[in-house]
Amino acid sequence: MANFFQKMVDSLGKTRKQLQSGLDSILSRFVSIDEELFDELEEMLILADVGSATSSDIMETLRSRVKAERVSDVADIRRLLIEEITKILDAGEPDISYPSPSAILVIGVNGVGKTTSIGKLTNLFMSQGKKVVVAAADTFRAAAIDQLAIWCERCGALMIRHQENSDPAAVVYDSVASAKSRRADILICDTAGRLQNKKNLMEELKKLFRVLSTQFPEAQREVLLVLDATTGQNGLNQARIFKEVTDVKGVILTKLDGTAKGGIIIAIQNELNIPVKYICTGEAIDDIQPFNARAFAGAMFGNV
Ligand SMILES: Nc1nc2c(ncn2[C@@H]2O[C@H](COP(=O)(O)OP(=O)(O)OP(=O)(O)O)[C@@H](O)[C@H]2O)c(=O)[nH]1
Ligand SMILES: [Mg+2]
Repeated sequence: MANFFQKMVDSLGKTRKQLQSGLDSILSRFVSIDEELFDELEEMLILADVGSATSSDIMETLRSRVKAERVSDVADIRRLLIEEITKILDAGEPDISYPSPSAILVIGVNGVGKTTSIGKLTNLFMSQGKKVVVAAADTFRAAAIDQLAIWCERCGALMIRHQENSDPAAVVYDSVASAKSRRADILICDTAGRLQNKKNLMEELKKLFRVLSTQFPEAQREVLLVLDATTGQNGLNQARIFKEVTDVKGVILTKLDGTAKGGIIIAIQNELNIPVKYICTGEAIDDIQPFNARAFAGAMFGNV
C-alpha cells in the first residue's frame, strides 16, 4: 500500500509543482484578501485544468468562507483552498466491491488506455482470488485483440475472441456463456474506441450493454469510462457524450504520470457526478489503484 501511495505522489509531481508554485507566487504577492486575489487563484485553477465552472464554484465557496469565518490572513487561503478541493474529491468511497458475478463494459475514445487498464484490472481482480473472463469485443483491428490476449496470458485469464471485424455483440454473447459455465466472478469487456462516426460507436455500445442485460441479468452490470488525464478538459467533453447514451458508473483515469493536468479529476468529480474508481500511473501491470480522495488531495498539494 505504501508503494501504491508513493507511486501516486510521484505521478502527481508535475500537477503538484504547478499548483504549488502558482499558489506560492500568488500568496506571496498579496498582503490582504481582495477580489484580485480571488481572480488570480481562479486563473491558477483553470491553468491546472480544474475547469472554469469548477474553479468558479470553488472561488464562490472560498469567498463566502472568508466572509463567514472572518479570515483576514492571506496565508490561511492555502488551507481553505485545500479543504474545499478535498471536499469535492471526497464524494464518498467509490464502490469497487464487484460481487460475484459482475460484468464490466469498458468504454472510451481511441487511445485513452482501455485495453491496458483492462489488463491491469484483470490482474488486480485475479490477485484478489477472483476468476475473470475477458471479452475481446474491440474487433476493429486484429492487433487490438492480440494486445488484449498478451495481457490475459500474463494474468492467466480466459479471453474470448472472434475474428477481426466480426460482430462485437456476438463476442460479448459468447463471453457471457463462458463466464457462466466457468462460474467466473467477473466478466470484463473491451470495446472499440473508434468507429466511422460517433453515432455508430454509441449505437454499438448500447447494443453491447443490451446483450449483457438480457443474457446476464443476474450479474451486477456496469459501464466504466476510461479518460486520459493528459487530454485535460477534452476528457470532460468525452465523458458528457458517453454519459448521454450509457449509464456510466465510474471513471478510470489513466496517464496521471507525467502530466500537469491532474486537476482534471476535480472537474470530473464536481461537474460530471461520476465517481473516479481507479487511477493509473504508468504502463506496467500494477500501475493501477483504487481512487482514494484524501490521499489524492494530500499528494496533489504536497502535504504528505
Ligand atoms: N504513461 C502511461 N501510459 C499509459 C497508461 N495507460 C495506458 N497507457 C498507454 O497508452 C497507450 C494506449 O493504450 P491502450 O490501452 O492501447 O488504449 P485503448 O484505449 O485500448 O486504445 P484503442 O484500442 O486504440 O482505442 C499505450 O501505449 C499504453 O501503454 C498510463 O496510465 N500511463
Ligand atoms: Mg484497445
